[in-house]
Amino acid sequence: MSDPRRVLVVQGPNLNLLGTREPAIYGTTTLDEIHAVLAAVAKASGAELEFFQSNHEGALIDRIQEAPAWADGILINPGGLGHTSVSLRDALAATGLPVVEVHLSNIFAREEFRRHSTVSAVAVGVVAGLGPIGYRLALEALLQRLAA
Ligand code: CA2
Repeated sequence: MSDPRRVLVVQGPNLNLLGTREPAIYGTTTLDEIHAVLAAVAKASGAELEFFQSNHEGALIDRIQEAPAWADGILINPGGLGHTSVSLRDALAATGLPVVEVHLSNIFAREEFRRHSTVSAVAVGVVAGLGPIGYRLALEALLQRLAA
């Protein structure tokens, strides 16, 4: 049997607050609930996941730099850093791994400053505006790509 596909799931600043505040924008689902769904999808497909959330740009970059030692791909919601961080983008590009970017909200329908992502240009695809199910769709697409 071939090795399991391994995906690092990276969650950026403030995503630990999901389900506790701003339900009108981000819904009532918690990050743990999102991760439980992803874990079930991974289990059903024989894949392995590791989850990492941080509110610190440097911690996110350190973890992303370590990713190639274990992971075959990266699923990331960069949070607000996706609109500003060149360093996060550079770290993702440097891994050489396929990256799928997810946003719960439709960043293109929100404030002007949210309509650009530094990460998108180094991602193989972007899912935005579909809420928690977007993570599931993004993981399935990434796993399919890794299997191809
Ligand atoms: O839509 C998304 O997934 C975002 O990446 C979420 C970020 C936001 O800065 C991006 O523009 C779009 C925010 C993360 C969650 O922030 C919360 C703040 C308060 C309560 C709950 C979540």
